[in-house]
Amino acid sequence: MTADRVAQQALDRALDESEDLLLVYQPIHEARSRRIYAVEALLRQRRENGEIREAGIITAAAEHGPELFVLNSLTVRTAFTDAAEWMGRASGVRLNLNLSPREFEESDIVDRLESLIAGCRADMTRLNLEITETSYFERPEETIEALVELKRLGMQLWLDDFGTGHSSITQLQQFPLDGIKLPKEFVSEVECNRRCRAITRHLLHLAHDLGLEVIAEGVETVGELEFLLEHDCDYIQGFLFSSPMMLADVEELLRQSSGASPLPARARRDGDPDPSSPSS
Ligand code: G
Ligand code: MN
Repeated sequence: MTADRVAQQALDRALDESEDLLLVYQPIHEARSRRIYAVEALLRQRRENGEIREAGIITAAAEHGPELFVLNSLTVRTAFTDAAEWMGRASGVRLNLNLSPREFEESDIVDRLESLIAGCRADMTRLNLEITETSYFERPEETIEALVELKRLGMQLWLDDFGTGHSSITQLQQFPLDGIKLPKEFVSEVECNRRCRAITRHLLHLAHDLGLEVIAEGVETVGELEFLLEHDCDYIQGFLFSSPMMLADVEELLRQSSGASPLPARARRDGDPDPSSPSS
């Protein structure tokens, strides 16, 4: 059986029995204060043996077909329903959701998102939409109109994994963005690779010059953190501060910290549950 076929079967199964799919949540911290700034919803797959792993095979299979819309609706609805409770308590903490450029191929993206969200009790103005780079924007002009509309509704717009996929500087110029996410591919190399250091430093400066904020992804070491702080990175996401966790655990963390992170600056604590650990 080909890899495509395996992936398609996994996707069909996941959508048939959506208990195969679950969301985990990874905090994003303010770089200096370490306060929790936001929580990103990440899709995971529960295997037959109970193991939880990244859902990359499923999202890749969905990326080019109509299932993408079903999958995204499921994710948005679940994340918003989950967030309604903690948003009420943890004042100001935002929810980051991933959205594929393909969503913008359909003209009703704004209506769809608005009605999905209206069905939940969570606050739309505390939503950060992370637009991923897995495919092109087929209809750039309509996309910009939709993005402007989403911003008018109070959402923030971020480009995810900037610089690794189909992103272009033109998007920084044309899209009504609030920020970019620096991919872990650059961040994880800043201590040992001169090119990654240069790229990271210049992307931070470029984003700030454009009035955009920056979230660095995949921060695992104090050395990486120090480099990012030196260049005024705004937010940090990575195992150094917090791993992806189950909803109950993120709720507990938000309850304990009321926004002020009690986490020490060191790698994952022994015994910390990491429901999304290594995926193969
Ligand atoms: O969609 P996005 O590129 O924002 O997803 C981030 C992914 O990176 C998630 O799947 C998350 O589990 C993973 N991740 C988050 N923090 C770290 C980290 O510190 N190291 C590594 N290797 N992966 C991370
Ligand atoms: Mn993301």
